[in-house]
Amino acid sequence: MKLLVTGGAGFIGSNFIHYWLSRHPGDQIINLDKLTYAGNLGSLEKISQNKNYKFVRGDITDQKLVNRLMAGIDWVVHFAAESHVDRSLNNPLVFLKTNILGTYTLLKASSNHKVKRFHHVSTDEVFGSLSPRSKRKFSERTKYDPRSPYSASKAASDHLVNSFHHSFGLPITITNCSNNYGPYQHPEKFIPRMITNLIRGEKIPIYGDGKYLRDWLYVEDHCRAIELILTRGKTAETYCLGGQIKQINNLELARLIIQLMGKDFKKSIAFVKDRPGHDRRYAVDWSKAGKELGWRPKYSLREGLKKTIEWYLKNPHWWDKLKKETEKFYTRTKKTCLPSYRRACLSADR
Ligand code: NAD
Ligand code: TDX
Repeated sequence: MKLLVTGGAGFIGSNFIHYWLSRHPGDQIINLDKLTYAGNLGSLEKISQNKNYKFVRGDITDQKLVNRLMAGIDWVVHFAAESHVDRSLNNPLVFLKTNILGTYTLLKASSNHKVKRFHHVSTDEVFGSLSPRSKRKFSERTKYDPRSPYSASKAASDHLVNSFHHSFGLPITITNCSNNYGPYQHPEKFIPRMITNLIRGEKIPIYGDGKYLRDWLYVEDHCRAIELILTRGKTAETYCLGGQIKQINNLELARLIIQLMGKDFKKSIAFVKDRPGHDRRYAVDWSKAGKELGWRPKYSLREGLKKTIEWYLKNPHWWDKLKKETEKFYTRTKKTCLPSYRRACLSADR
């Protein structure tokens, strides 16, 4: 099989390429990535010399390039996106360009070249926010209700993908997955931000009251689900993917990480300004993927976190520079615990 992977220098894409080549060494992968601030070839160093792997630096909105690369491709696995909610609040336009126009460009070329499968990697955030008091979960039947420019752009891309199936017969599949964590995740995201702050002896910034609920999935479990969908999934289907059954809020998650890293809870957190329009709760019912594909998450949250903490401890050269740039962004947007923002950064004792 010949795969075109987009966004393969990002967090999930790079984990997917490692996973795929270790399990399907005879397959060929072309990785198309623009190398934005979120793309990092350091994540792919171990396979850069593999003869079945080729990197192409380019933009998914570049019609000519995308059309040229699509020749002879069997499967497209589309990860490339602007992916950070906080950044979408500051600069939404680039989210619309990459996530909507980029997806459209790939769909058009896939359709022209009659690819056998277009797999679109999407998010549970397209479904909006759940009440913390309800037992409801997002499923394939949930109505779309995106709340941030990021999730709105992903929702638009999901609709476009479906429209290319209905209008032009393109064989597509979509996954709407919950929050991922694991190696090679940019330190702007919550779990790596917590781990790298603790390694540097800094506090963890908790947005708002910290009672926001997320559904965490170890990235390798996500990669395995995509593999099952490509090899056994039915075309034109959507699969919701999520992690653990037990709910955990951001403060409880911080407490667990602080404990696993042997630090003191009260000295290690600080409450900072909240994210505007912050979705309160995500939770995913992944029973369809369970029934149809035999998929379930392999890693418990504790196991996945231990592996992730170990990886960040061992690889400071991978994240150190990214961390400095990221904290500049958070300082500009006042989502930091620096002394100059003490007023926004209340004590953990409150
Ligand atoms: P990421 O931000 O780590 O990586 C995105 C990659 O896309 C980067 O390598 C970047 O250089 C590349 N890219 C951005 N714009 C591009 C463009 N115009 N052309 C080509 N390449 C471009 O993202 P991630 O966390 O790995 O997420 C991957 C996908 O999974 C995204 O579509 C995201 O919406 C989805 N998703 C992420 C999560 C999560 O928790 N991280 C959960 C569910 C779904
Ligand atoms: O410093 C922080 N402090 C904090 O309290 C950061 C960075 C985040 N948070 C909170 C906000 C959220 O409630 O932690 C939670 C997780 O935040 P993010 O890591 O930014 O993830 P989220 O906004 O939930 O979105 C993620 O999951 C779904 C990914 O970034 C998306 O790409 C994916 O679609």
